Amino acid sequence: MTNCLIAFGGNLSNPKVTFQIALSDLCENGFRLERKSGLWRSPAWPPGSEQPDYLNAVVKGRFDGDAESLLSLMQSLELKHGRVRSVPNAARTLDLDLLVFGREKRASSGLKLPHPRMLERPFVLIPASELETKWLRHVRRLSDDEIRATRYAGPW
Ligand code: PH2
Ligand code: MG
Ligand code: MG
Repeated sequence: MTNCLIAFGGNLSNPKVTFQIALSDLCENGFRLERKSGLWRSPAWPPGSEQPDYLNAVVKGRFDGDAESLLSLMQSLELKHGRVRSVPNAARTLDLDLLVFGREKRASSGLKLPHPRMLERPFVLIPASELETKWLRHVRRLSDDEIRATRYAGPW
């Protein structure tokens, strides 16, 4: 079993319900949930995107398998929820990003670990900091505007 952190995001359809179903599907397929953040609502990044606001959350748990099998499970759940891959940053029903998988470090393959952009994204750092205090030092580097724009939206 390997410790991992998974980020959830979505801004089409009903992301809260989608997140609930996707999390229970993960748990039926080898993921053991330890903690989940609340839901956070923020404008679509990059600024100026004409899209609905996103809901985001991060979950922490252990996975019984390797990083590739977890990634392919996550991609199958994105497809199940109608995720359509078009242009980068297109609006989406469900985005599941593997942030951390044990101590694995990978730069070259399709799967990059730890997730290369996670330290820049308020909608990842703020929910992650609910689960592990070590993320707070990255939250401190965000601007006041970024922190203000990422609002707690309740449990799920
Ligand atoms: N994900 C994106 C693009 N923009 N914006 C917010 N607020 N939250 C996201 O999860 C997000 C985004 C592509 O993965
Ligand atoms: Mg993403
Ligand atoms: Mg993604």
